[in-house]
Amino acid sequence: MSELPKQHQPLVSHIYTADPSAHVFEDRIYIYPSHDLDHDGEINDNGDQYRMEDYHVLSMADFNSPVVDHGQVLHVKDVPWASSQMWAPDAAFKNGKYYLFFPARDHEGIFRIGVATSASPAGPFEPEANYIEGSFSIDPAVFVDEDDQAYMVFGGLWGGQLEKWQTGKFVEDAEGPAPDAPALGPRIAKLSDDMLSLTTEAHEILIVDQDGNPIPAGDEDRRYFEGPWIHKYNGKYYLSFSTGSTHKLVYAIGDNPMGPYTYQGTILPPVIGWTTHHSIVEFQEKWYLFYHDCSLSEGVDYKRNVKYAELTYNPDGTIRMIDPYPES
Ligand code: FUB
Repeated sequence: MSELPKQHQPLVSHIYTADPSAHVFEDRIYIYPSHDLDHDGEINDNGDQYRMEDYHVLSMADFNSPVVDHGQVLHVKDVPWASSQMWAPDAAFKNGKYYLFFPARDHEGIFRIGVATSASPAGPFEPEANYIEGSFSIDPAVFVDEDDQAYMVFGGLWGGQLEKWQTGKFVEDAEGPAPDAPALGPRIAKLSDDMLSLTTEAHEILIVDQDGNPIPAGDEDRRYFEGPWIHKYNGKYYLSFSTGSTHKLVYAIGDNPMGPYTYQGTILPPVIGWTTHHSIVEFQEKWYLFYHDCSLSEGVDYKRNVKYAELTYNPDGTIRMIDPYPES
């Protein structure tokens, strides 16, 4: 199935797609999205409506070329450790191989992060038998720095279970911090050279305001919720993420991938639908935001569609806010 992409339009309409992680591999733009499915179960804050079972890979030669759906590249039934809910994935290239990182619930219902490999960016991907030891929660994003060190940043509140890991162990009934306490940050760890394990413990990233104070948990316009992404621009590290309940994509800048990061502002205001999730990629010397909304399903929250828009920087390195619904 092929369709012509256009800025701010759904990239494909033959399937519902969300959580796009975009990369340039072999001179093409590859997009690794979640695959939203119909369901008649409960819709709740736990995300039970997001019952995804598999992944497709999309690609395009450039922004004027058709989008290719490379078909199903991994299904939950082929992942020994996973039981359900294949949420937002990411991909990386190293050692001549492609790696798909993905969260899913294990057989105890706890979200973990797994990895699968392929010789091609288009898959299919062969999963490892077990999840990555030391991984938990959702939304892995893998950043490979210029020195070739790879980092996995991850974590999401509520349905993503991040608040249940505050002690380093899974505590079923744990709740998030008080509104005036520092917000929970995403976790980050270094990946081994073979990309299959973590070589450090998951470290909590600190996000501070312009005065150096931690963003408090009650500051829902700025506090971390889910969907982290790290990219590098002019030697600085940019951590961008969703604020969840206030439905924004925002960003912070730091000097080290492990943090701390200083909050800067909004990249994308709320879109149609509850969730907002993104990636940022450079292609042919321009930068692009890949994101999703629910325009194709006319606002049905759990059925989303992937889109893109050009992203530009101000001379001081800050990002210009993108209007998701421009007039023309
Ligand atoms: O797609 C399922 C979940 O919704 C993702 O993991 C979150 O980032 C949110 O987009």
